[in-house]
Amino acid sequence: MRSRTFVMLKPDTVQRGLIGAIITRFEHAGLKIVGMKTVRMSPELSRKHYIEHVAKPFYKGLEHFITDGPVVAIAIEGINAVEIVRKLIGDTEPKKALPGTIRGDFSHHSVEYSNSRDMAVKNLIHASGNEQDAKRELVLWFSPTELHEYETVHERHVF
Ligand code: FUP
Repeated sequence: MRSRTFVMLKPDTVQRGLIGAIITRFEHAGLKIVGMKTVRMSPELSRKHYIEHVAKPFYKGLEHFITDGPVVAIAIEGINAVEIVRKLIGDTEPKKALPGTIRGDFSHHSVEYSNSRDMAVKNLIHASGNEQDAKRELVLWFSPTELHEYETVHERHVF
């Protein structure tokens, strides 16, 4: 039940100065940040990360967007972390993301708008879609020495 997931704050989050506001959401939920770094993604890393989308029509715009500036890579631990983090970030399309979710509160882009301009959906954040993706993405983004073990106050009151 206790698991780790991968989160990436995309270039729009970094450029809009929303890193702190978004990380705070995870901290307030009692989730534990066990790894974090800034990375300027190369096209090669983008292709590895988005391996399932490389052949799709929107991939070119997605790679352009994701390599446009630094991103923040984060490893997050918690009870059912993959599911909980996906719930906190909301729907992939900001237009559909509910208020109270990260994408719903901080963005409003639509797929229709972005596709008509050959650009990616500016949805601020990526989080692993399932346990298998989480394992693959954590290995792709972090070396074992970049992931840390420590005790938070939540571990005293929740676990
Ligand atoms: P998610 O699992 O929420 O990251 O979403 P997907 O795996 O479905 O899509 C990967 C990324 O491609 C998302 F950030 C949204 C983006 N995307 C587009 O930019 N245009 C599209 O038409 C579809 C997806």
